[in-house]
Amino acid sequence: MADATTRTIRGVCPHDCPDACGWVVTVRDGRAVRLAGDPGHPMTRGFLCQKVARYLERVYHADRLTTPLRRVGPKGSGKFRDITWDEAIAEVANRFQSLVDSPDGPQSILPYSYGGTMGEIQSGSLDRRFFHRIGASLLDRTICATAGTVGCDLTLGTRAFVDPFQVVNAKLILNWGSNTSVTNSHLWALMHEARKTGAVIVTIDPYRSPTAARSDWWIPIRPGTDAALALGMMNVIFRDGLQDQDYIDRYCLGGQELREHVLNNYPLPRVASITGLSENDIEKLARMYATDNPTFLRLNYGLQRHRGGGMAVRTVCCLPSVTGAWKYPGGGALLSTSKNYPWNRAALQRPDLSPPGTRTINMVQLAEALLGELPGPPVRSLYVYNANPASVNPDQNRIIRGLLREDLFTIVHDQFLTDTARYSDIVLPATTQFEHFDILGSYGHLFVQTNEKAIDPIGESKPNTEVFRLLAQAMNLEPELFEITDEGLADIALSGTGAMAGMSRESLRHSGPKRLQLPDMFQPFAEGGFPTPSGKCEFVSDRSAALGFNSLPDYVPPAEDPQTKPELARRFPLQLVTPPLPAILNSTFANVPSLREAAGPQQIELSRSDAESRGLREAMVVRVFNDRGAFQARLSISENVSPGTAVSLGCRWAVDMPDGRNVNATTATTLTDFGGGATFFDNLVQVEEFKPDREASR
Ligand SMILES: Nc1nc2c(c(=O)[nH]1)N[C@H]1C(S)=C(S)[C@@H](COP(=O)(O)OP(=O)(O)OC[C@H]3O[C@@H](n4cnc5c(=O)[nH]c(N)nc54)[C@H](O)[C@@H]3O)O[C@H]1N2
Ligand SMILES: Nc1nc2c(c(=O)[nH]1)N[C@H]1C(S)=C(S)[C@@H](COP(=O)(O)OP(=O)(O)OC[C@H]3O[C@@H](n4cnc5c(=O)[nH]c(N)nc54)[C@H](O)[C@@H]3O)O[C@H]1N2
Ligand SMILES: [Mo]
Repeated sequence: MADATTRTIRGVCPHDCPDACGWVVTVRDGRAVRLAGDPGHPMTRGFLCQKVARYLERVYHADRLTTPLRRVGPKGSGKFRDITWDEAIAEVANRFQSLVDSPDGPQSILPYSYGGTMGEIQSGSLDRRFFHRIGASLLDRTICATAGTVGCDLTLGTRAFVDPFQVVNAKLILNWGSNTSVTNSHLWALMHEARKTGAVIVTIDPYRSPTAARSDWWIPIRPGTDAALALGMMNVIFRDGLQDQDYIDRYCLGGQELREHVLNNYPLPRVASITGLSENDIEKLARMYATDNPTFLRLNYGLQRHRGGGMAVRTVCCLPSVTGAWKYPGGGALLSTSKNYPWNRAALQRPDLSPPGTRTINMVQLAEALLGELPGPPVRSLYVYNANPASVNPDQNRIIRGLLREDLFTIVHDQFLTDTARYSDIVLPATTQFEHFDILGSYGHLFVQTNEKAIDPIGESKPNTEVFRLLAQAMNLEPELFEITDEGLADIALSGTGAMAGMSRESLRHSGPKRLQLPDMFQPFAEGGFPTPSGKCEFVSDRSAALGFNSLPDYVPPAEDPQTKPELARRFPLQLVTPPLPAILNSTFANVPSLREAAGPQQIELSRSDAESRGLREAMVVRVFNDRGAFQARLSISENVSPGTAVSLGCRWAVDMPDGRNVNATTATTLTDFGGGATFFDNLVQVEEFKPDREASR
């Protein structure tokens, strides 16, 4: 029974995950005492994932930052002293003003943010206005999804999407580079419903992930070769006349060219040798895919994180058009639903305030930006919020070298003293989702939700928006741009038209999650209607050619590929894949004790033959290394990987690792073919027994 001081408040999980769960917080005497998935949310259906079920532990963690801090020790020493907000704001505003007025100008200031919160207001509103207004460098937020975004766009003119609830109608479900049971667990629950009525689940992944292990068939593809597999499947489909010629003729561009291309250039022996799969398996998969409609293809991020990631997604996106899968309820492909949300971001973020000609820095190249290797003025100040680049960015050693620069003024706004915060000059304490208001869409469903504030901020922590209000005031910027409440900003975000028509903050507060105004069981491409330049699904793409690539879908080998870079592979023979740990979300939750315990020690999984040929035994401490860096891990000899592939799950905080380095000490800042994305899983390494003496002398 609820007493007078007990309330329940509806909110939304803010984390970077397609599920965007609705939650209900119980607050007693001002303290959150219980958190549960919203039973009324059609996707959440009352359950939260392993991590977010521990959100209370995170909110009330003893290590929460509660006041602003100023560095007192050397950079990176983690020594700070408390200061007041007035002091912190004055110092940041003064530094920013002097950089704006300096010969290097405002572009020497680099804002750096990513997916700490997915809320429209706390992830991209007054922050963007502020940095646009002062003329700071622009940030291209590429670290996760841009390769696939561009790849999809070239083929389909938009993201690949159908209504996720359609999956219950599927006969064949393909998880392609997707650890769905871990990274999208509410879609996995729906996949299971489909399975109960006979659907077969297949997972294409170099790693026997939890999803692969629970699938009917695991296809252990060699990392970075998905385009070749998709082209091989098309070879079988065209060769055997299994394509949907009517769908191709009506709604696709270049059907004849694609047919000749795959028949001439992707014969099965070639595809088998590129992908490491047997011709029989490729043939069987192709036949299942072409004949078991409706086929639901969950296309996720694993295949994007290689040099050819954009082309891989462009290529895989051709498959549902070749077989006409889009026509069937339950058929098609799903990468992201986010494009369906017509948020009024132009009014919210005011990109028009940014001076014309302002340079853009690709966030994957933060190491290069900090080390002065990019064109334009040097980066003299870095303002980090909603992100933890010292843990999650590629080429950790060079990131840290950049962060150690004495002449760099770094500000980190976060809930905790993260790896990145440890290198900063000023630390600002941030609120969690319980402590501020926000409004959220999703990239895995079609609902809009509001997150009501449930408790007062812990200590002196402040939401992102509030910090930019204070900075704008201290720098005498226009009040009409910055003196607006978070609720007022939400009204602007909701003023988009189309699928968002009629949605208001008040109605959302009363109704809870509200679906975008789109047809029931949405199947956008059932009758073509692709928003490409030709209006068709573009097997042949002039835009791809204009970017300097084949106009047809093609296989672009990994940058670090044993087949095409044999000299590099002689020194570093293993393809290392470092996807997320189930108990951690990127680097968030890595400091929550129960989840740290669930994650266990850092492991690396190798096949028996790769372990034995190196004289390595189970549970031995090993050093994983390449020219960029090294980290330590415990060896697990495993059947989850094929010879030549290694898997080590991330991203723990570097400060918790034996040498202060995590998996990203080995990853590269190489960009993907399309979209300038990150290539975390395109990474050759060697593994040897860890010997402390040698390590110390390095
Ligand atoms: N628990 C948890 N959930 C998360 C996250 C998290 O950190 N933890 N992160 C969130 C975020 S930001 C994102 S972007 C999504 C990511 O969601 P997913 O894309 O599902 O996640 P990953 O585990 O990065 O990659 C999926 C799988 O791709 C495999 N893979 C690697 N290389 C290749 C390849 O070349 N080809 C193929 N076919 N597969 C390959 C990996 O082994 C991995 O099992 O998850 C979100 N959800
Ligand atoms: N090796 C390897 N590296 C990877 C990946 C991988 O699979 N392997 N995955 C990549 C992917 S998919 C992604 S998306 C990136 C993720 O990169 P990031 O978005 O940087 O993710 P996190 O490490 O979770 O850091 C988010 C930070 O935001 C903070 N935060 C949360 N809410 C708020 C808030 O309201 N205000 C402020 N100021 N801060 C807040 C959190 O405490 C946390 O420290 O990492 C990438 N890095
Ligand atoms: Mo991501």
